[in-house]
Amino acid sequence: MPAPRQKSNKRGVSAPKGKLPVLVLNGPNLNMLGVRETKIYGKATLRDLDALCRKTSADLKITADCRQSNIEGELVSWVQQSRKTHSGIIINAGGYSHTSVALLDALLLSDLPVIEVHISNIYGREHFRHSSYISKAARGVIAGLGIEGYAFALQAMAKWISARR
Ligand code: CA2
Repeated sequence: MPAPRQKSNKRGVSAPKGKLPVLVLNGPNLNMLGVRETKIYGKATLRDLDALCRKTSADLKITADCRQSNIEGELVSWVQQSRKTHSGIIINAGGYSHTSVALLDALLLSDLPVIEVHISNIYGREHFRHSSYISKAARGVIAGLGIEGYAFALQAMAKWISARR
């Protein structure tokens, strides 16, 4: 059986990769959740979503590091930095899902397990939402289950992480 991947901190002490937090990334306009378009995205706010991710993670004995940005470059930088500091990535890239080769490249380079989440069912909406550039980097994609989709993504991630501990 291959040895689990290890990460060294500044003092050179190795920690199992599986103990590192899961990066939960939300892209552009998701800070507007619960404020407008509630028929499509529901009434929960980004705060509610972060709270759900933190509670679900605590129940699963993992940690969620929740971040949101409207800036593509910031999302790319966070993904780049996560390679050594996080155990996996759950990402709703919002509109960038349908446009961003840069985010796809960063996710592929991260070499971490990735789950893509969409709150709405992108396949039941406008044609331009049917394809996502970043899906190629994802082990799994969840769409249309509302914010609950993030909880399911964390469940799957926790299983993969514990298998590597
Ligand atoms: O369904 C999803 O989660 C999306 O990733 C959300 C993106 C959209 O561009 C994707 O096609 C599907 C947009 C998020 C916008 O969120 C808003 C929330 C409230 C009010 C306005 C926008």
